Amino acid sequence: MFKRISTIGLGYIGLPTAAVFAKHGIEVIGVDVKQEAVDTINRGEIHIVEPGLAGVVKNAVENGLLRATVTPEPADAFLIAVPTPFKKTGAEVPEPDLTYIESASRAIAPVLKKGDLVVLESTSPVGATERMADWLAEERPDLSFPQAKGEESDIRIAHCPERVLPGHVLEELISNDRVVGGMTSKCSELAVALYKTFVKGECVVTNARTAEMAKLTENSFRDVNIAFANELSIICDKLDIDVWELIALSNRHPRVNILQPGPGVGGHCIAVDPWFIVASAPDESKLIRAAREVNDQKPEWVVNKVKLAVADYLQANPDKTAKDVTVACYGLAFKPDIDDLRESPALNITKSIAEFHKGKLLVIEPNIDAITSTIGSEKLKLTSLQESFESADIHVLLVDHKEFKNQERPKTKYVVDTRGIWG
Ligand code: SAJ
Repeated sequence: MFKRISTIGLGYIGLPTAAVFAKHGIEVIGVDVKQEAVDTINRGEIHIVEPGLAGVVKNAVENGLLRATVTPEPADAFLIAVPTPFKKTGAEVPEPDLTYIESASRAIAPVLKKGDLVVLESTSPVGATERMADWLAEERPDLSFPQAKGEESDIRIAHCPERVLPGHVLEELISNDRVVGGMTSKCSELAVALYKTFVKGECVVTNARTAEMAKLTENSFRDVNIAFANELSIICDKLDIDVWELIALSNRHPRVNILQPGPGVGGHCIAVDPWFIVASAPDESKLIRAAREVNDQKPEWVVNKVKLAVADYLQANPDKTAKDVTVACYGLAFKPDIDDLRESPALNITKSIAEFHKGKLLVIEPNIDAITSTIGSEKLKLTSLQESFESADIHVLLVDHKEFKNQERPKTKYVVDTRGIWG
């Protein structure tokens, strides 16, 4: 049924998806607007970091089953996995930006033929799949689409949101259940048949709008629960209670399962997707919005804790000035044991400390070799764990990487531990 498929967008989702289809014997044409990414993939290499992906892509390219290009080519099914960021308008409630979906739709439209399936995988606000169908129909008045022709349409359209966890993508692509939201039943049926090529989880059918909302709901659920933990951490700090002990105790209740506080919520999903719900129902999304605000404010709270620690240190060491104080920041990634710095609260906190602190700043990030991030003209320089333990006066733990978990708490009271691993 599917001799050749095409994935549009060769990023964190599109490339692993393309590689896994190819691994299962289907010819895949990967399309991306970035020529550099296309060239890298055609050499059998990868431009993103994901465990196990390099080998699968290399094999797929060598076997002639995966090829990348900047220009779409005909295929039996198209999977669109392009970014859906915010519009950069500075609005109080950020609005989703669908321009990447629109250009991907308009780019594949010329090569569509009767019987093809188009699946939107990008995390999208409710209604995006219908808009995609409209853009396709606008470009191809000679073909019929489900919004006009229902089950009789030439082209089948569905939304099937990706739900894989960065760092576990290859495994979760296969084992996770998939929500398949077709614009009609036949659209869903065809999309299920496509995913069944490799998905071992269940493919659960619904409509496109519910599928869109399901994905946003999953990430908002997590955001709200992390916000609860983050708010508790601030309350406990005020009341002089160890929040991690408190959560461990409360979680012994059979129906309580509180998540872990941290320096804020990072990454490109959980900190973004809840806003898509808020933007589409601003008056009704009170809790979801408050959770976003609580999580977004947490980094600033951490920076203030560091300022207080420096002030305490100087009070106890009156012969010193701020210039003599060395601060060490442990971790820059947005979560443990990865190298991804996108929307990382740890990175932003470190940058803020670099801005206010007059003394030395040491940065320890075991998952990267060099930081390209700049503050003014100065580069953040990486230091070894050993050096920071020997020379820092204030220790700021931002990410619970395994290297830090295996380390005993620095022997000083000047520790700001946002992850509760140094007890
Ligand atoms: N975090 C906490 N405390 C916790 C759990 C997480 O502070 O108890 C923080 C992390 O440190 C990180 C952020 O939340 O900064 C997000 O991390 P995450 O591991 O919760 O999630 P992501 O962003 O890596 O991936 C999520 C996943 N969604 C859910 O678990 C509901 C993944 O399945 C989605 O596919 C992905 O978003 C996505 O692409 O949308």
